[in-house]
Amino acid sequence: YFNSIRQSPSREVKDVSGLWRFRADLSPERNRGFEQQWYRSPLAQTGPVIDMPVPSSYNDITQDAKIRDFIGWVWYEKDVWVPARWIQDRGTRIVLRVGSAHYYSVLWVNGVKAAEHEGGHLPFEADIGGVLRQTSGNQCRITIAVNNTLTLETLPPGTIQYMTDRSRYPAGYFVQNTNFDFFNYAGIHRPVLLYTTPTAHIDDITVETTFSDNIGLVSFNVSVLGSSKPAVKVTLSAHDGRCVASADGIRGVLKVTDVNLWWPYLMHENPAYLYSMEVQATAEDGQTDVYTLPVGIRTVKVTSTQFLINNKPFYFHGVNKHEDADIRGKGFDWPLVVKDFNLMKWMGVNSFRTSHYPYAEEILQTADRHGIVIIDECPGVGIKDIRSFGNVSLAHHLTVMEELVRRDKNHPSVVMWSVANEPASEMPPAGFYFKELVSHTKSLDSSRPVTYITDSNYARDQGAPYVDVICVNSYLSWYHDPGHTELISLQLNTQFDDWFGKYQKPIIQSEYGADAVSGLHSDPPMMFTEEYQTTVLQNYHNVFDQKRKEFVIGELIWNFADFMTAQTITRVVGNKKGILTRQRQPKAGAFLLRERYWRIANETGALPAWARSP
Ligand code: GCB
Repeated sequence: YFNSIRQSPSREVKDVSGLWRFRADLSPERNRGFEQQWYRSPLAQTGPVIDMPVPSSYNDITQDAKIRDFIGWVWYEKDVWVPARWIQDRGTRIVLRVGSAHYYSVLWVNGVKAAEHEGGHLPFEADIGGVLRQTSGNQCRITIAVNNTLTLETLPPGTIQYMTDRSRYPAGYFVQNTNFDFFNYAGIHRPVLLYTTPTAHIDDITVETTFSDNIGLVSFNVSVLGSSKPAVKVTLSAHDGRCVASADGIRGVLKVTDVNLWWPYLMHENPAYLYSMEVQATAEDGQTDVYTLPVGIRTVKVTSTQFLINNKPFYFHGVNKHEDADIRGKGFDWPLVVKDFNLMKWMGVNSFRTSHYPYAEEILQTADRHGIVIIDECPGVGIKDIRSFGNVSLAHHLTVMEELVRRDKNHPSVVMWSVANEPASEMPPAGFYFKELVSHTKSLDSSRPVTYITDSNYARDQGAPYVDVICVNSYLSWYHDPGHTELISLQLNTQFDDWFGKYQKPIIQSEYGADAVSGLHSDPPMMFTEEYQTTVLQNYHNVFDQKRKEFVIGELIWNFADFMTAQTITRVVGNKKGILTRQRQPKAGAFLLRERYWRIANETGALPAWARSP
């Protein structure tokens, strides 16, 4: 698989999202579905089923706490019709693609196993033409079993703990422990698609861009499967449809004169310029596959004090996000995506981090089109146990980076990879682990810097020597010295000077913030009020304003919006560090940031004419 699935003259797409049948396997070992082979016959024949929307997390859909808190295998099923001509035409490849399902998935078509996939936030697919042609033809029964159990070797890691004290817990009672601060939503989270390609098809495209003076250079590499000597033709078109460059062959460089560069939002009059690259691959037998890829021409570079986009200093004034909303959990939802982009642009946000896992491809496409810059993070969150630094974990982590880079490499919005969030990077094995992880990521993509997000001690962090940009999280006057906002200035200055002094690398404050329950007020400010949140932010901002003249290259508030977490005594119906509520209503902090971010954009002198004050 590569990038997103698109229609073209040679490719059809059929979205089979919608209402599916659903059953959680509540048997003690969660294994009855496999013992009884629920995939072999319609799911309703082996037990009760309920309606389940796809895409959505299943957790908040029902009124049943057992489903909300379920751990183990759940079963999804849907009957779909496959167009007869897809089946009849032997030259058509039929693929079933799941945008993502959390965490481990097994996929059957008409009772025949078609795919297995580990990992919750990346797509997987199966070529199902063979099965369809052998089994019942046009009717296609899709069964997907999804298991949200986490282990020390999964990403994120987790553990199952059996409670053995019979005076306090019933027999077989278990809980899942994790080291991350968001609800472990599960289910089929992104659209499920059927699509076709010719048997000889474009399997992958890699594009890298640069420019010199007014000439843009787009180097491309096309991989075609099912044909040993495909004739490949590549054309690049401008907005108005005019062809600006073309080339033949599976690899080459396109030269674009009078190039329109891809610029971030608020950095240029005409941000997010996208060319359209059409790739045509014709096989020996005359079959042609066509795929069209949006291409933004831009460069990214890091110096010891700066982050450069198109050779101009870029300052991240942005947010951390989550894929999270009421009812649908982490299920993909266009209204939510568009609302969030509108809110970000309203606030003057020019960037976000996909904390703490890869987001839906549709979100990256939207960022490409709006010029919102992205730090693309893998699901390496909560790596705290020393056993999660072993070879099995590392091998899986490398695989996840391969899947992530392969999916996201052609997005101009993506400017940096983050391989982890707040790992126990002071532990001895972390040095080797992060050295391997960072160098592997660089071998997959040499065009982007690599980082991970740390909250470790600057002197003991084992992985910091390998990253290009230092990303630090801190919660001064919250988790440390709660209530004492007067300490922020001193402690934050020390934090920055320590890290820069040791590594001489640019620094992003990748998280900072404070919980605020919307509607709680006090003067003087007290923790959990909106005033306390704004006071914390202001104290951080004063230091950022000094240090961004030197080596601080960005600030990402934690968090864009309130979000759901596991139930604990430190969370009041979830994490309240949003500057927006979970329903996307602004708190005082949102207005504070809005004022600040537009002011910074103004100062850097790059604001487009329409946004400048009269
Ligand atoms: C962090 C984590 C983030 C948490 C946040 C908090 O450091 O990276 O996932 O939600 O702190 O609010 O505790």
